[in-house]
Amino acid sequence: MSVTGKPAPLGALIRFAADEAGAVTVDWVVLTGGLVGLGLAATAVVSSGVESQSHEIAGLAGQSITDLHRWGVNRLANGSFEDIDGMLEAGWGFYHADGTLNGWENLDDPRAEVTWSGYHGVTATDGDYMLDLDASPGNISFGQVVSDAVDGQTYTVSFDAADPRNDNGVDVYWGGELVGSVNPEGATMQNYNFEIEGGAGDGSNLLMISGTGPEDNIGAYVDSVSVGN
Ligand SMILES: [Ca+2]
Ligand SMILES: [Ca+2]
Ligand SMILES: [Ca+2]
Repeated sequence: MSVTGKPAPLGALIRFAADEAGAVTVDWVVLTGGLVGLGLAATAVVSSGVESQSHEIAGLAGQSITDLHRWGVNRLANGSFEDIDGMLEAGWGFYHADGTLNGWENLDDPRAEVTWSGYHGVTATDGDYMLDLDASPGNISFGQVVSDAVDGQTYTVSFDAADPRNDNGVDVYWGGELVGSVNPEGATMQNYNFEIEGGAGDGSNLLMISGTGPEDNIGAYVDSVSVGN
């Protein structure tokens, strides 16, 4: 990554950091309050070849900076389960032959099943698909490392869940610690969110979502999983 440009205005300090994996990450640390407009974005040119960064920079235009945040960025990949690339189609939805789920780590052995919106009367809250947490072999646990989480910084994990069978639940782990246990009821998706802290628990910054309840091939359905701000 190379950074060129004039000093930022108004005493704003911009820090560029690379994460442990070597992938280029841009963290904006602005020590002065105030409005950041297109002028700020124009003061730094980031040559990284990463398209999302230019989106993030553009997204800063006009936003009020009050803390160490990046706005509107979901730090998870495929949090809405819309990426079905390479999956096999079944009547109820899609699955990978090896049980994986794009963007997520399969932390348990059962296969992931991405279902069509409308399955068992549940409507996905974003796009066409959602995840069944009780796939054919049983309850599943899926996780994703938030690789750019900053130690000590607070983030919000948010997801929508429904349970048409009324006997399933969803457990949320962060850094190996249980941070939330929810019991959705009925076929209407409801939103749940929890605050998590970068580096908490075992420091792995691993978000894990686990289905609970009887293993009967119908679980809680989740959609719109995000870790933001
Ligand atoms: Ca979705
Ligand atoms: Ca339930
Ligand atoms: Ca179940």
